Amino acid sequence: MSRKPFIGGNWKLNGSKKFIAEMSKVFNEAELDSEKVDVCIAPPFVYLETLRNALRKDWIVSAQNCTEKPKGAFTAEISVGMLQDIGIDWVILGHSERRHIYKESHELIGEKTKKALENGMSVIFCIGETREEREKNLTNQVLIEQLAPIKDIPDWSNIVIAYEPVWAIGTGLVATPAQAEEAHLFLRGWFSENISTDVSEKLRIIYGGSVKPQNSTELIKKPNVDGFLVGGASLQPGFVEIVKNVI
Ligand code: G2H
Repeated sequence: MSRKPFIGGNWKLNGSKKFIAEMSKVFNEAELDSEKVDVCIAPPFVYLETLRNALRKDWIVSAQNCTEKPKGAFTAEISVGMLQDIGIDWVILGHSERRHIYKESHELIGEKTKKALENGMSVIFCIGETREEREKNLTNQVLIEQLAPIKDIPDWSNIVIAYEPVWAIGTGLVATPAQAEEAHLFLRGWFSENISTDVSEKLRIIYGGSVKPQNSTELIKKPNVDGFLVGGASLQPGFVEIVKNVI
């Protein structure tokens, strides 16, 4: 089964109007066939519209989070409806920085994911173990626990799973292709057993954690690595090389 590669650039708390103008120029001039790869950039909330207007239309623009609440007295939150109102229909949920720094629980992330999907958004759902959990041989258990709150979603066609081991995020310590493949294979098996073989075969499982143009070529050779969620390297023109390397 061939799955269309997916490459996301997560800008985290970085960017400015000037930066968007510069990067959009680089991205818009890149010779890339979007029939062969889905590419997505997730800037901070305040720059979503600026980037959407500047960036080539065949690239996705995604939010980095949203709330499960529809509206009301929830200071500083951004709803699914607000994102859709400005033409944004993708959102990253469950990023390890949300889970660990901002203490978002598995359950809350599950609720957000369901709310987004029910309302027609697409979701990049992030999961991954800490170094300590890996050393204690708990990787698979942690991944299962993080998936549990979304196990009953009825339609998996609008979700991409990002496996991002916490120990590899922003540290320069990329997982080896074998480590990534092992986790992705485990996840595909879990989906096959717990959801369906059809979902397991079609679901895109991407890797995140210190991906760079140089290490992306070996990682993407693994049969269960369907693309990447890229942080630091998505702030560089070399992001285009990562996209080219998966085609
Ligand atoms: C993991 C990744 C992007 P980086 O967070 O989601 O960041 O590539 O900087 O490790």
